[in-house]
Amino acid sequence: MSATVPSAPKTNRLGLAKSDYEGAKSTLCLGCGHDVITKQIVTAFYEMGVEPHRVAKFSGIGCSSKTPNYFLNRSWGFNGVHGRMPSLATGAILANRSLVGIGVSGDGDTASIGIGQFMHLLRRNVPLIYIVENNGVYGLTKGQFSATADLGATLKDGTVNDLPAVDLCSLAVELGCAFVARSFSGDMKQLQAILQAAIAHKGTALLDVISPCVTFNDHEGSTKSYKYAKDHEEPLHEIGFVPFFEDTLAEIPPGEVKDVTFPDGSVVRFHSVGRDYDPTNREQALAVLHESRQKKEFLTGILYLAPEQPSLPDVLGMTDEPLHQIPLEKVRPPKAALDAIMESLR
Ligand SMILES: Cc1ncc(C[n+]2csc(CCOP(=O)(O)OP(=O)(O)O)c2C)c(N)n1
Ligand code: SF4
Ligand SMILES: [Mg+2]
Repeated sequence: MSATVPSAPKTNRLGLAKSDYEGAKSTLCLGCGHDVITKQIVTAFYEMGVEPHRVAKFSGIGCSSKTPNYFLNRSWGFNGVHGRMPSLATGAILANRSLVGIGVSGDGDTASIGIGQFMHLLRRNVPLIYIVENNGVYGLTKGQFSATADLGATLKDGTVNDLPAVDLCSLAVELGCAFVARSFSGDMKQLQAILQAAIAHKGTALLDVISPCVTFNDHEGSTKSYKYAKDHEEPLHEIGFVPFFEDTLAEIPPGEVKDVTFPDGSVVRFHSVGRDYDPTNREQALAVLHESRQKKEFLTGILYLAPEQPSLPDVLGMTDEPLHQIPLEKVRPPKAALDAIMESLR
């Protein structure tokens, strides 16, 4: 009788299994869009073969901000105050630019209380994958409208939102963010390609992901429900991502395509799906976003991409070495240098 040998788990280029990228069990409501995004984050880091100890996770407050606990439990993490995740991430990444930073926030955390911090992170191009799990409400505090709720949308009890929404993607393009994407937790293929590209990007990658709150904002009258997003999603293009360590670009069928290459050799291939759209054209991105707002369209895809744009550590001329590894004699000026400065000030 032959014994059955259990097959070894599938591993990535580092020899790690997918389970090495998982986290604690989620405590969110069953069916919450945020949990779907968590799963995609686990897959993206696994597929990209990122060493878990090189990742730093950041968040603020909200159901969405709880999610970094549910992925990459072998990575670093800091759960900050409501709306203050951008400044935490900026400090940490400047102190150690070898880290891959990922921030998870909510529409309340980012577009309401945190909008000021968010805007400065964007204009500084801090290297960070910034995911807004956008459900149009404050899920954790029982479903009040947030600043991304659409004009005319209703709550479960019929309350109408009479304020216009903050469009995070338009804001990001306007402020110079070089990777701006909108997706939907129900479009897993697109979200996966965008996440992998975001991991390869060396500046702020803003991902505004519609992530329905099944408990407080998934009813008729909501414009952030599963049904509304499914019925109204209009992808701008199909996205194929090929990381630098793979050589399978040829397998992505040609056609109406545009390739954008990252400095490390990774390629994002955009397939046209009818619309003539150039994701490297900032003016076109702003115009399309403006037009889609007027027409109440739900456009998804990578709206704007400029991978060569210098990030904050480049602009500041930061060293590649993590600051804590630089020996004291190198960071502390010698007495002679201090004496020379004092002399020059006499
Ligand atoms: C300074 C401060 N103000 C208000 C709150 C209450 N509060 C907790 S979470 C939250 C909003 C969360 O909404 P969002 O960021 O959209 O996350 P979601 O729960 O919808 O994922 C608010 C207002 C708080 N914790 N701290
Ligand atoms: S309240 Fe809404 S956002 Fe929070 S866990 Fe439940 S479904 Fe998700
Ligand atoms: Mg929310």
